[in-house]
Amino acid sequence: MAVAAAAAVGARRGRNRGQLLVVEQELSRKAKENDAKRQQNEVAQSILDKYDADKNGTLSPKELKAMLADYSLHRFKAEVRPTAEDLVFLFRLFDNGGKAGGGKADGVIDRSEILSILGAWGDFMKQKEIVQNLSSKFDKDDNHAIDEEELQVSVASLIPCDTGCDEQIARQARDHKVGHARGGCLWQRHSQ
Ligand SMILES: [Ca+2]
Ligand SMILES: [Ca+2]
Repeated sequence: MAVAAAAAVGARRGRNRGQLLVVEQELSRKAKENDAKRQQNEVAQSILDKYDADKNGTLSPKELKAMLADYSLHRFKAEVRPTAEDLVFLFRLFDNGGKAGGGKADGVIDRSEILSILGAWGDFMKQKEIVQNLSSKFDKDDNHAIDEEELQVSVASLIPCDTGCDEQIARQARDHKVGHARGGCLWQRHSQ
């Protein structure tokens, strides 16, 4: 009897230790997540502080343009300025906090939206060369423009997707008259 009771206590302790371990792991994961979030907020805030020229706490399209041009130059050593169409497209996709949420669709970029835009622009810069090569490959009629049909073919080949996002990219890009390079990688980023 005493042996059975001791075994039961042992089993319970084992279970408790197991549960404790799960709780500890969960807390540690949350702590790491919060830490990462805090660091991201700090980075976003420092970017905001630097480019928020009128100090109203958000970035206007003009302020965002300066930020992205600087980023292209410093990170990629390339003088690439977002065009007006790029800005419209970026606002369309990210002026709401992106998929992660947190922001507002209010015509300005707040702290919670900055890193999504920066990430998308960084992706665009990285893929620029690849996409330029693709442009020559997919611009079948060689008119130096990718029409909707060509765009769908090229995007479909870039992004394996069974939800019809290639058509969405085509539509977004067409609506905003942006090149397929920007359309493709920005939409891809937005959908992550
Ligand atoms: Ca501002
Ligand atoms: Ca906003």
